[in-house]
Amino acid sequence: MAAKPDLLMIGSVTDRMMARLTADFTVHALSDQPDQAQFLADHGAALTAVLTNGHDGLRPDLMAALPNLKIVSSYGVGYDAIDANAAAERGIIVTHTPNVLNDEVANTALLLWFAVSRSLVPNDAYVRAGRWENEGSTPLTHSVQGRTVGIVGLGRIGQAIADRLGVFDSTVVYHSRSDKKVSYRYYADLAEMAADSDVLICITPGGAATKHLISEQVIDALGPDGILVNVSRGSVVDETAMVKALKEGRLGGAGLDVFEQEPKVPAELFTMDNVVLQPHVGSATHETRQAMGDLTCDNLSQWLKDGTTVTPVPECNDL
Ligand code: NAP
Ligand code: 8YV
Repeated sequence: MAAKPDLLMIGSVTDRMMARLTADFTVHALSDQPDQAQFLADHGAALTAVLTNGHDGLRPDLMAALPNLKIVSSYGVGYDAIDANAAAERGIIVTHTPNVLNDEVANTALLLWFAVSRSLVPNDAYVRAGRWENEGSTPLTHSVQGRTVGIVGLGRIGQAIADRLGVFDSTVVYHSRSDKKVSYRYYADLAEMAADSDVLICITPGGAATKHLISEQVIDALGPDGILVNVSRGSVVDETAMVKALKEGRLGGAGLDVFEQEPKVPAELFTMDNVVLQPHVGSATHETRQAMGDLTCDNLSQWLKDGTTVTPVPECNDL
């Protein structure tokens, strides 16, 4: 029987994924290597496949140390931590997991907005501290019904967010690089859209092209009654400007799943009642992670069978 191909695993995977990976590949976990440089010198040439995720991606120095790499299968849809153009130039196929997480991430975005708008977390703390009994009711909050919701990035997940908003009588508006010719109003100018929105939900890819898209100017346009929700990448929001605006009352609130220096979060946010913080868990349910894991492994299995993949990233479509 022919030897199994060697796969480099970056980050951790579920037991279900591991069972599939070990059936097809000899798996080398990067985290198990006490001396990574030595490991790469000894095994780099044998490794033809990499499994990684949206957080860890594939460092350029690692990609360079794998001269016979053919496929990078990433467990997640966002691939800003992988240089897909550099991979395509070398004929390496990069795959990701689009669509299977749209509903989960859209639900997370709405959860964050609702939690901020209705003071869910401070109210929960108030009840737990026994304050309701002693001090009476908490202050009134703001309704999520009938708001103008600005979606920054009307792609797969952005559309799933928009699909949910009818129930809340929202006026949906959006910004992206191109007009999608849909029924929602398109704003080429993001600051103009922010000024017209009650809530701004950010769901673009990360990377250089979107770095600090949510600038101080956009935050100021959203204003003291506005809520910013970020479920995209931390890099998309100018975090320093956002923290300053929240401190100074120039931004009404924020629901944040992602941060610029994950897992580090600016400590100033910890004491703010108008902010809800999550540790990058937009897609992190058993059900959705199973679907993502299956697709991550399907890409590898299909590549082993016939050299094609199920969901290559657009940069690798022609490979
Ligand atoms: P997608 O279908 O590719 O949609 C991305 C949208 O962003 C498109 O509407 C695109 O429209 C727009 N966009 C791209 N670059 C832009 C720019 N420079 N300025 C303005 N708009 C821009 O991607 P998706 O599947 O919806 O996923 C979106 C992102 O969500 C992922 O890349 C990932 O970073 C993030 N995500 C986060 C989590 C989480 O756990 N928090 C989970 C899943 C995904 P145009 O091309 O017309 O501009
Ligand atoms: C995951 C994500 O947390 O898909 C993405 O882009 O950010 C999340 O679904 C990440 O990819 C780790 O698997």
